[in-house]
Amino acid sequence: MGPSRHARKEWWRSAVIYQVYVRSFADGDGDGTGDLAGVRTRLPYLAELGVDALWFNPWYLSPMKDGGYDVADYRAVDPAFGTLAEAEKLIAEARELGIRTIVDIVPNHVSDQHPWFRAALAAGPGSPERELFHFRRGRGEHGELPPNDWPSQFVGSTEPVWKRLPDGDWYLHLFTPEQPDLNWAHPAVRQEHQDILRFWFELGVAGVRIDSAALLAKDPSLPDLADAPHPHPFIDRDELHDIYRSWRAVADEYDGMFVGEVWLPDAERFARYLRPDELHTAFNFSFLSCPWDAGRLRTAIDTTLAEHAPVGAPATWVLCNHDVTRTVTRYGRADTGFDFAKKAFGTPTDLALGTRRARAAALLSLALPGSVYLYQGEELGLPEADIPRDRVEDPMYFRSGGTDPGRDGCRVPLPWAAEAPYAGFGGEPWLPQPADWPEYAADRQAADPASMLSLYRAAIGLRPAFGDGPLTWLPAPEGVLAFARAEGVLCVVNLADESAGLPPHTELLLTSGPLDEDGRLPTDTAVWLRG
Ligand code: TEU
Repeated sequence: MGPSRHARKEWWRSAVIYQVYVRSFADGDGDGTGDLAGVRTRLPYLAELGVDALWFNPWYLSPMKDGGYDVADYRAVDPAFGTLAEAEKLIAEARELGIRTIVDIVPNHVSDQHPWFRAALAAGPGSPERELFHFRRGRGEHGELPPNDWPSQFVGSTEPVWKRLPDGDWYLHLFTPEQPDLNWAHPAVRQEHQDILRFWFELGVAGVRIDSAALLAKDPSLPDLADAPHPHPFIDRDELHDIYRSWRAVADEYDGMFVGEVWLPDAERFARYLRPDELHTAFNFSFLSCPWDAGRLRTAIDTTLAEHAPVGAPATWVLCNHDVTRTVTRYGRADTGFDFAKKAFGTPTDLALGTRRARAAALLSLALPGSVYLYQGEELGLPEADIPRDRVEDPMYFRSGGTDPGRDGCRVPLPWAAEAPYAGFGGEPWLPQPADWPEYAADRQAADPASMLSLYRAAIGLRPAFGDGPLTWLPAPEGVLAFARAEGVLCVVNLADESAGLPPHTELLLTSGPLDEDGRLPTDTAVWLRG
């Protein structure tokens, strides 16, 4: 199948997808928590930005022990965010503006308040209700030791992944104890998720993000990782592919798409999830984690394209999300890569430098073949906020014994209006906004042609000029990335220490910053040219 056949309905192959962390996007009812009413009022802003789709972090009924990734009812909207009827309206209103909706399904675990888990607790050891989860007796003389040695999937967490109940059973939770893992070997678990997918596709969503997609399947004997590391007892197991084939059959009935959250270092293993009868796309975490270095970025791009080509899946380009350090902050640090294990309080950064690089990175990622994910506030150039320790909410901080700063710093409620209380977010935000937040407000940036917002608007508007053809690297000095796309449109990014001359061109389409007086491209600047 060539691109022309894909072009009409396979919108996700080249889409710009905007991630909405509802809790922090816009607060419609003034209670300090973002909500669907807030999103609905900002749809014109998103349309003007030019995005093709919205990915919403989980908006389901949840005790919010992990920002909504602890779901108590997959078919209900949390009252803090609104109602199901409102979600349906939002999906339809967005669609009228040409914007599709992607919901976030969390299949690896449920909330401990989910009816299944409550029933399992009530039913006691050995009950069929407990078979939907991973309940085991403990080790040691009195069962006082956890059943195995598995590490938490909150990197940096020092806490166990097993919790013991008064009746002596332990249950597995790869994340917090309020997120018990489901047993994916159980047919009822599989059936339930097929039904959940149908439920949301019926409601009009165009796609589904799959949370922690490589973690669902477990070795049924739950062996110690130390004894049985290969194949890994709970990461990237072969059984997953059957699960996703069955999901794909459901999605195909609705023309729906999947984007998997698949964190795997091995490119070949990663690509297996993208075979034609499995997931359509997956997040590109190697690009997200890559330092600001020409050679490393070029390798990440080449590896990405090479791994996707044989399975015919489009690449995705991601610079940040709700779990990682904001781009402008990361790029202004001495270590410009992202690594969960290296997160620490007080890492110094040069925001002016980071912002210059983030502007160049925006033009780089929007010029590459595939789809692009944009995390709310990235288009405003928001930095990672310092959250006072007594205001931290993220369980990652607590489960690391207070050493990991957690993920709240990238989840601070957005600034919309420079002059309004709380920078126009709504009521007093659930996380404190930094004092300089009004400077980043969307209304101020909309009026400034040199702002990050204006750059994103212009770039998203011009992006179709690149077409959907392949990428060809052009000769360039060391530290400079230069490539052409089939339509003869070029992207040049200068990561070298000195300015660089531009390749021959007929038109300068967009720059991430001014050229120098000799018309050369300064350090940490990108340009789009017509060849
Ligand atoms: O994140 C999953 C996640 O961060 C892990 O898969 C981790 O990256 C991996 O183990 C590293 O090797 C998702 C959500 O994005 C996050 O917000 C949730 O807290 C988490 O799942 C639990 O649902």
